[in-house]
Formats: sequence, C-alpha cells, structure tokens
Amino acid sequence: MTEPRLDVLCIGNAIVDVIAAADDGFLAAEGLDKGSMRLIDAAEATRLYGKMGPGREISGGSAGNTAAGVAMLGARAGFVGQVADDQLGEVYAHDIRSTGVEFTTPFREGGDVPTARSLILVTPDAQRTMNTFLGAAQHLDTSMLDEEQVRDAAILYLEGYLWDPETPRAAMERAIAVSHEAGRRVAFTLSDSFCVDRHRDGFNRLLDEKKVDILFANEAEIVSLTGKDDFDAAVAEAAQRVPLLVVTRSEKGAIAVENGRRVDVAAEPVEQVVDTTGAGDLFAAGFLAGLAQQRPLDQALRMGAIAAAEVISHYGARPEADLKALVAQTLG
Ligand code: GMP
Repeated sequence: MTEPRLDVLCIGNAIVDVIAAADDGFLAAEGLDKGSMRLIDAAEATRLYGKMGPGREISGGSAGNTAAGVAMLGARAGFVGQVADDQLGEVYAHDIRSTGVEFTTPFREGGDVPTARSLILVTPDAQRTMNTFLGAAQHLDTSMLDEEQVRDAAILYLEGYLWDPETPRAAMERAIAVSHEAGRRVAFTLSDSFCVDRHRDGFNRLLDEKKVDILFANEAEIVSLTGKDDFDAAVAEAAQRVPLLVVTRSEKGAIAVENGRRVDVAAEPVEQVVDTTGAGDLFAAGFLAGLAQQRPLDQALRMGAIAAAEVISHYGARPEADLKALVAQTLG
C-alpha cells in the first residue's frame, strides 16, 4: 500500500446555505419538523425563500463542512461534490478551496440545474431546520470521481444524505469499492434521523456488507438505525457491526466504541449556543483530524468536541476561529 496523499476525502452534496432566523410559529405554520432536513423542489424553494426573513448565504453541505474543518485543523482534506456552472457554484468552489481543501470536481455545464441550496431556519433555541433543493448536487455521477484521488486518501468520508438521489448513491458505492481495494478505510455519517427512516435497509446493508469502517451518528440516528429505543442498547448493537462507532449526544458529549471498548467525553462548554447547524459535521472533522494525527480515541473525541463547540457559537456551519489554536490551547 502506498503512503496516502490525503488524510480524508469527503464526498457529499455541495450546497450553499441560506440562513435566516425564524420562530416556532413559522415552523408550525409551514408544517416543518424542527431539527430535521427535508428535500424540496425548485418551486418550493422559491416559495419558502419568499416567506423567510432576511437570509445570509454561506457555503455548507455536510461533508463539505467536514472537509473544511479537517483542513482548518491542519490535516490534508479533499472534497468531491457537484456544483453548477453558475454564480453560487463559483462561490462554493472558491470558499471550500480557501479553507485549504482540494476540490477538483468539474462544474456541471449546460445551465439545466442550478447549484444546490438549503434554506435553513434557525429558531431562538439554536436548532436548525433545513429545506434543501439539491439541484446540481444530485447529478454527481460516477464519471465525476477521480479514482486516483480516492485511492490516495487514508479515509474516505461519505454523508448519508447522498443516499437520497440515485445518481450520487451509485458514485458513493463505486468510491467505497475503490477505497477498500486500495486498503483504505471508509467512514460514513448517518446524517439525519429522517434520512435513516427513509433508507434504513440500505444503511444496514452497508454495515452488514462491511463497507463501513467508521460510523458517525447522533442519538436519534443510532436509535432509528437499530430500532432499539434505549440509547445504550442501540450503541451496543451497532458497535458489533462496525469496527469504530462514534455517536454524538449534543450537550451530553460524545462516545466512541472500538473493539468493544467504549470511551465517553463531555461536550466543551459553550458560552452561548447560537446555531447548531454543522455541529455534527465539525465534530466529525475534529475526530478525523485527530485520527490523522494518530491521537488516542479520547483525544480525537475531544478534538471533535472543540470543533463542534466553535461552530455552534455563531451562525453558519463553517468555523470562524482558528481551530488549530483552540485545540493547541486545550490539548497541547
Ligand atoms: O452534536 C455534535 C456535538 O456538538 C456534540 O457532541 C457536542 O460536542 C456539540 N454540541 C451540540 N449541541 C451542544 C450544546 O447544546 N452544548 C454544547 N456544549 N455542545 C453541543
């Protein structure tokens, strides 16, 4: 096996976030499930955008956020995702490259579908409710993969959201095969409990076919995947089916289970939680960067907690502070 050139290569939906404050009444009137992600079409995106308060556009996308966090922590990261040849596509590419991430996926030309956007409503309790129009992102097909790049990455990281549209699902399955043939590890995040509800069989099959080496989930997702509503029982069951399981628990911190050994860490204190968008994404970034630095599990978990704490202290899912300095202050 050759030395990897990248520590982590992330594949996901390339999405520009449009973030606006909203109250519970707005969510209720729109019939939205707080804290979840739903997919919408172009017409619904236009309608809902028209009803939202003033929005701010920030590059996002779950796996893209993770790639940015990994790079900002000093590890070598790449991202694969489909944007269109339009202004938002340019913004997205510029933004992710500016964080130090290798991004070489060609833009989709032809002007048939625009770059994806997620209309994110942040309620006063800092929860985020996402309404995503996938646009160009759902056209990420197998031919867009640079298989050399996949082989060059120590860890391939995939978001569960990619399972929704058929085309990127096939690209993801191909990337898993290429990564494993090269002797690399595959990491997968379950993304969202409603996404797990939609694709429980497919996700369980990925685990049972040993296609996942590192599984990321939160409490609701692991409960949904296993069908066990007791958290510890769900963790115990899932941990038997994946070599390394990482589960985040919001303000209760996070755990990892490897070879039957469970490690728990507390959440980092946050003065004011403003917007929890990206908490899980940045947690994964910190954890993966910790693995790249050969840190023990408890320290990798703490790196995840430090990166997550930064991102929830302000609007948007991309870090604003110097993550490397924050880790150095806390962990040395
Ligand atoms: O949700 C992923 C991770 O983000 C958790 O494991 C925590 O590290 C962090 N996190 C999420 N929500 C909160 C919160 O309300 N308070 C604190 N301190 N951390 C949180």
